[in-house]
Amino acid sequence: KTLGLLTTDLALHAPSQIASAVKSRAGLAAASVIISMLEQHDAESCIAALQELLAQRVDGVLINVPLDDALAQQLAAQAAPTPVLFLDVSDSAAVNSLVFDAGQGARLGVEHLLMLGHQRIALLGGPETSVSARTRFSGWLAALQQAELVPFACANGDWSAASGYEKAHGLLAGPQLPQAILVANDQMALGVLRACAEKGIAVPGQISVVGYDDTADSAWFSPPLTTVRQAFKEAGAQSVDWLLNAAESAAELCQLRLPVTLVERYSTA
Ligand code: IPT
Repeated sequence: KTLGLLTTDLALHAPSQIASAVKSRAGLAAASVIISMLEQHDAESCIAALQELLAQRVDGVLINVPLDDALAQQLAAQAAPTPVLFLDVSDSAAVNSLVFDAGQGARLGVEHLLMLGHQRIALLGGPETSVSARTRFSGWLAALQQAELVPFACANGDWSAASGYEKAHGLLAGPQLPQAILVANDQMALGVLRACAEKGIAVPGQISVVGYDDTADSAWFSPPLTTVRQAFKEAGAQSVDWLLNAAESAAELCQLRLPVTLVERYSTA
């Protein structure tokens, strides 16, 4: 069998680790994977890339591109009867999906910081065009609100370390420092750690930093990053398994929700 993987920028760590997991699981099942990478997520580019994959007669398509409900549903309809599984859509999209529980991830990060006694908590979210970035952000707000707190400050980056660095300088510029920063992914957290180091701000002595993803390098940051783990290897494997068996399960909508966990390392105290 041949599967198609339509993915967002593979220069980002999370999508590249998902692609790697998909490739190796498919390899075990003697299936091949055609990878198509999208630099832009507009409807036209998505439709064109999907059509190209379908023209290669793939048996199923995985889509790891942040998509709003309407576009996801449109792509699934275009691909039919070829099964499609989406990895970055919201629960409300009426498509087959396998997604990590972003609400739980946001809660775990906030609860960890509250338990450590922090109250001045700044938020560094992902790009507003990303469904999962928006869900993580609103999850943080809800969890803070439950503790009767409002964010100390907010900013949004574009998932890159460079944007984390730049936005952290903004969050750290005021007369008072936050006690902690929740960051929507580990790559931006890397930039945050760099900005703190430059300003002579000790992590975790003066500021705690929590990342999100637990990509393979995060245990090697300085200090090793406390983060919300999304098990990309398992997600890749499960999605390949689902697609390879999709013919039998095609009748019902499949919405798999994967749990996330907090990995406590040395960037929080
Ligand atoms: C999501 C990552 O958490 C984030 O770091 C970034 O790489 C983003 O992907 C790129 O789209 S994971 C996704 C399956 C929600």
